[in-house]
Amino acid sequence: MIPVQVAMVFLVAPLTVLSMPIINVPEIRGPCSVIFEEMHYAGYTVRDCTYLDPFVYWRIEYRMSWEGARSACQQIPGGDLVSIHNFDEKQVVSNMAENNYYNLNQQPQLWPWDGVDQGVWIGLVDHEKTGKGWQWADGSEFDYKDWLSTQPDQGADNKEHCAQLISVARQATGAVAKGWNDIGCRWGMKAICKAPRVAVFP
Ligand SMILES: [Ca+2]
Repeated sequence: MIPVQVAMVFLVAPLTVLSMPIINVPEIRGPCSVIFEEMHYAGYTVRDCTYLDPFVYWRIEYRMSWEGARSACQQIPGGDLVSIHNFDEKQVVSNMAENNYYNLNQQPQLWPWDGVDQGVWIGLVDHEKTGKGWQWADGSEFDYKDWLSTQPDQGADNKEHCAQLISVARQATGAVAKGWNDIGCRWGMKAICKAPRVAVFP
């Protein structure tokens, strides 16, 4: 004889399942799931992944040199450090940047690096030595600029040949600006990558 309580479980459980509301099944397999998986296998943590057709964007939570970051982005088919070509794309990338502010009036204390997130790599690189100037690593046209005021400044020693996206808060006004700054390519920073959506998930 089956105890009453066990019998109840058998009787009640199927009824419970049947009475559950119908829910929309989320996208189980798509470009972002491919990116999370592939980057995980390559040893990188990805946070934030989003689409702005026809591209997919993701942020790597690991501080690397510009070259190292580019190699990491290239783990994904068609992937490279992000290029930015219009205001919509700038907004998407800025929202993913996860910057802490550094204060222009306190730069000697906070700059150089003190371990906090100061920005993320983007795919802009200065080929001044070859006479080509600023170019996107992915080969797309350099047709949009979002430099912070006074940037690019090449640094005091003319060694700032890679670009980061940062947020700057001005102590005097409290105003926050997001934009690009040229900086030495060997700083360690997180990165935002970009790939054609169809290349990642045909
Ligand atoms: Ca600079």
